[in-house]
Amino acid sequence: MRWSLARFIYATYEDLKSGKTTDIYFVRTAKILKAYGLDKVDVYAEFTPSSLPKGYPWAVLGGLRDVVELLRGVPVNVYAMPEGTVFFPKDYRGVRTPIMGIEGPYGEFVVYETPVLGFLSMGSGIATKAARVKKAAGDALVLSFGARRTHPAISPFAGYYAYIGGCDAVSCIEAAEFLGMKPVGTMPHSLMIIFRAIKGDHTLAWEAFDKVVEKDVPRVILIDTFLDETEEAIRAVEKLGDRVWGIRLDTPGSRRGDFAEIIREVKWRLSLIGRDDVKIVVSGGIDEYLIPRLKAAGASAFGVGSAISNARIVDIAMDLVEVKVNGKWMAISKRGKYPGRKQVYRCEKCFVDLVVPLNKSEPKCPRCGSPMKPLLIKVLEKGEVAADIPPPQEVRKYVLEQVEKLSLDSVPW
Ligand code: PCP
Repeated sequence: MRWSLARFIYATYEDLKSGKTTDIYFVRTAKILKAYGLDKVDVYAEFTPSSLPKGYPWAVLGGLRDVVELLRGVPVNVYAMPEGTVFFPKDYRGVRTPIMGIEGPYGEFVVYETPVLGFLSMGSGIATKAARVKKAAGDALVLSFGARRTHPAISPFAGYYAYIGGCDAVSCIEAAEFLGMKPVGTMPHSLMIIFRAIKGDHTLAWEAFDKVVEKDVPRVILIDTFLDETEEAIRAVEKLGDRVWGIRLDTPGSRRGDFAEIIREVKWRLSLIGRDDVKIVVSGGIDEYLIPRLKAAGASAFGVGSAISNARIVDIAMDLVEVKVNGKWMAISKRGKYPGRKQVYRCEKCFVDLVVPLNKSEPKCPRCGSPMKPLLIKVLEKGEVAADIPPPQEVRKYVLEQVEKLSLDSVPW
């Protein structure tokens, strides 16, 4: 029993690679298979979404980057939709959609089912929520401020998939490093509180920010610490003039009332003094349902924390659907699942998906008759990377191109 305070409670790279984060029954299964000489039996395991969070008609595949890293070196083949691919729980005919498959000796990967599902369900949950929030925001900026709303050891992962899903930038330093980007942020209430307490004037904090922080950092002034937002907004532009790129409203719930109305009023007063250029950044409890009203009121950037970092996972399950017996693959699965390995075809015009047994020929789109594109590609061959995961900027672009064709509330068929 490891009892020491000299370590945070989280799993290291080595812990994951050695299968230490798995469920004990997989370790026992590996032991039983080995005892009966069945650990080398080749299987094909399929990953399908059991359900999406309430109200989600589609999801964005996330977590694949780390799945590939986890299984790299394990003698298996992995087939998957590319990272960032939009998927539906079921296809046009109601057949459950496989998003990934692992082929190989079951004993070699049995203990990895748990971490693989963890990466995919959380990565997809965060990326999907980010995509929904960005879809609601359109051309308005969405900034991932969610590092404080999740376990710090995975805040880089949360920020990474918040960006992949559609956020324009992230505040978490290590997430930005993984993305090869600069972290973004404004200023915390604590800064104004210190200046007010010590120097008697919280607006001196704004000047201090402007004096000390690198010149290429946009000056976004937090305007809800002590006085009414409209008053603080005017003081901010009076104090820093055209150095003010934007103002942030993080109005406490007790004062929020009609947040859109507050934004509209601040915008109006700034306009009266010829500062229509000042961007309105809002944060605190923001999600895809709140954004349309706040954007219409004049907000042009959204700081989003818990809604994305704490997003509901996409419930994904792994099931064996084929076992090799005497050199021949046998289609077999538990009740409720579809035996035999499959390919998913997509009509890129209609965004219609069809799930087809692998040995069947390529279908035509049931709606427009066009040829359809197979989505599952080989990403690992005998543990060697077989298809590179593109850089996050490309994956994000791929996500936004797909989501542009979709609605937040219904499947495209
Ligand atoms: C929070 C902080 C986060 C925002 C709100 C995330 O403000 O700025 O970025 O909120 P959400 O999780 O509801 O989306 P404060 O807690 O006021 O913190 P600070 O003073 O540091 O800005």
